[in-house]
Amino acid sequence: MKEMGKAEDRAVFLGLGSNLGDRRENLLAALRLLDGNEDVRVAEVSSVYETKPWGVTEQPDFLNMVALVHTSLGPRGMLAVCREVEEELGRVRGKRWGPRVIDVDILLMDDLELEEEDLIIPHPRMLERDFVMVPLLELRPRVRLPGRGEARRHFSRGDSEGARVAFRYDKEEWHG
Ligand code: PH2
Ligand code: MG
Ligand code: MG
Repeated sequence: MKEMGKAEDRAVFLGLGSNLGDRRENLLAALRLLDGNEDVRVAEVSSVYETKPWGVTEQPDFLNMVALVHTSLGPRGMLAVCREVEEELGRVRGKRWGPRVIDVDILLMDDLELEEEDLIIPHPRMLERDFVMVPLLELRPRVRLPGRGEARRHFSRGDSEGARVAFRYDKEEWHG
């Protein structure tokens, strides 16, 4: 059994989204794969929200949620796990902001700030997106951004895109 809740584990907020296929099953499968990874434990999940597509608007509506996970991995290792989950669920990399079976993005990782070509933490566009901020603030209303105080102070909810609660998973559904 994997060791749980070690002091050196990092707390990571992940943003999950799906707008192709069985969206509800896709998110659930991603949670199961994450929790099933020996270096990752899903601790809490937000409600699942139905959201209007942002960026490229001519595509199906999304289901979005945020998960809080604990991990012994560093940022590169966590990114690799996110990509594995996406690949396992059959994601084909298409156009930027286009439709996808599953998207798993690192939003925050403790108070880490990182800027690499393919990985920027905190997620650079999270504050503009209802589909990220609404579920994130549901889970942790007072969550902080590294060096910038409470995230909610930087988020003025735009109502153009909308994010409304669709349903919640029970822990038994994703925790094996
Ligand atoms: N993801 C995108 C682009 N647009 N819109 C919504 N509502 N939800 C998403 O997860 C999303 C998006 C690229 O990752
Ligand atoms: Mg992504
Ligand atoms: Mg994304």
